[in-house]
Amino acid sequence: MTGPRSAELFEQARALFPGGVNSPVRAFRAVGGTPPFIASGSGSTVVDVDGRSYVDFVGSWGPLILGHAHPAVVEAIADAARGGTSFGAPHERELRLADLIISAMPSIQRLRFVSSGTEATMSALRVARAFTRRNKVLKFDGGYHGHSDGLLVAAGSGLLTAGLPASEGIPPPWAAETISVPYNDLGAVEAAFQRHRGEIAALIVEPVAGNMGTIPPEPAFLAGLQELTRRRGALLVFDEVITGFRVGPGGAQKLYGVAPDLTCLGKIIGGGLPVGAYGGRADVMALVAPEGPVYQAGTLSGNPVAMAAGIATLEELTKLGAYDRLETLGARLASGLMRAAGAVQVPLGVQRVGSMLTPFFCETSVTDEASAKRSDADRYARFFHGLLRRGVYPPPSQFEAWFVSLAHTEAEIDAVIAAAEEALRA
Ligand code: HOZ
Repeated sequence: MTGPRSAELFEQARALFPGGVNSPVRAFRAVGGTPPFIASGSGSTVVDVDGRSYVDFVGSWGPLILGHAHPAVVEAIADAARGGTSFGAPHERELRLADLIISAMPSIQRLRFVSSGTEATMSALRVARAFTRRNKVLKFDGGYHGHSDGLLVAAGSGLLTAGLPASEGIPPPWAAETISVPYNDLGAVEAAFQRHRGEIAALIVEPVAGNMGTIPPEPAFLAGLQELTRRRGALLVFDEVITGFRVGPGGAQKLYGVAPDLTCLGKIIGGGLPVGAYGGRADVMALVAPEGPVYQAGTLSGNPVAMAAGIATLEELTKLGAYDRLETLGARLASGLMRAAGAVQVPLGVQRVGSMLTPFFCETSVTDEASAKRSDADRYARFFHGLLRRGVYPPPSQFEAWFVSLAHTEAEIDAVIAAAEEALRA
C-alpha cells in the first residue's frame, strides 16, 4: 500500500494524465497497486511524499549510474544554468560531450545530439534508409527502440508489460516496413534477409536486450549480425540507449568486440537530463542535414544544461575502477538474490551484464521474448510489493532491467538480499 499522500496525488494525476502517468510503466499496471510519488533522490535512495525511503534500482531507468543528485552533476547543471539554459545555437559543451563519446566508442566517427533515445533511433533509421535506398527495417521481438511509429512492432518494455501486441494509431503500411524475428536467432535473421532480398535498410538491435528484462547476446550472435548485414548490404544499428556507458566505458560494442555502422545513445550520456545521440560511420552521417539531404532538427538538441550533466557523468565514470566497482556490486546483488531464492526454494534465475540485471521467475535461462514470457510475472509482482514494503524499489515489471549505481554500497545490497529472502518467503 502506498502512503496516503501518494494515493491522494495519484488520484489527482489520474484526472490530468492518461493512466495518471507520463510514461506507462510508472503506473504499476504490471504489478498492481499505485505508485509512490517521489519527493527526492540522493545517492542510492529515493524518498516518497509520505516520508518512506527506498533503495532504488530503477535509477530513472538507467541514466543515474552515479546515483541520484551526484554532487559533480548537480554542480555542473547549476553552473551551466547560470550561464543560460538554452541557446538554439552552437556552444562549446557540445564538443566536449561529443569528444568523450567518440573517444570511448571509436565506431562513432560523427554524431548528432537529440533529446531522447526515441529521437535517436528514429533518426538513425531515417539515415540508414537514405544511405541504402531501401525501406525495410529488421528488429527483434521484445526489442524496444522508443515509441516512433515504425518501431512499435513486436516491441518490449511497456508494450510487453501491458501485453499489447503493438500500438493503435500506426498505419498498417508503416508497420509493414518493419520485420521482427526472435532475439538470439541468427537463422531467423538470415531467413528474413533471404525473404526480403535487397529490401532491408538496417537491422536494429539492443546488443544486450534490456526491455524484455536483461537478456545477454549468445556467443557469436552480434558478430553474426555484423557478418549478415555486411553481406546483405544493410546497416547494423546498435541501440545502446541502455547499454552505452552502462555495461562498460565503450558500451556493449566494446564489451563484445563488434563495431556497428550506427549507434544510438541516450540515458547515461545525459546524466539524468534529456539527451540522446546517434552517430557512426562518417560516410553515413554525412547524409544528415545541413550537410546532406536527410532532415532532422531540434530546438533543445545539444542543450547546454543537459550537455553539462552528461559531461560530468562521463567524466566521473572515467575515474579509476568505476566499472570494476559496478561489476562487483552487480555480481553481489545477482548472486545474493539467487542465494535468497535457493534458500526458500523458489525457481529464480538472475541474468546480468555488469550493473544491469533481471531476476526472472523461471527454471530455465531466458534467451528471447518467448522464453521471457514463460517467467512467472505474477510471482514477480508479489516479490516487487514485498520489496517495496521493505524499502526497496525495483522496476515495477518483470520485463525491465534493474540498475545498480556507484552510489549503492555492499551493506545496502546485503540488506536488500535479506529483504528479498523475507519477501520470497512471505
Ligand atoms: N521505457 C522505459 C523502460 N524501458 C520507461 C521509461 C519511464 O517510464 O521513465
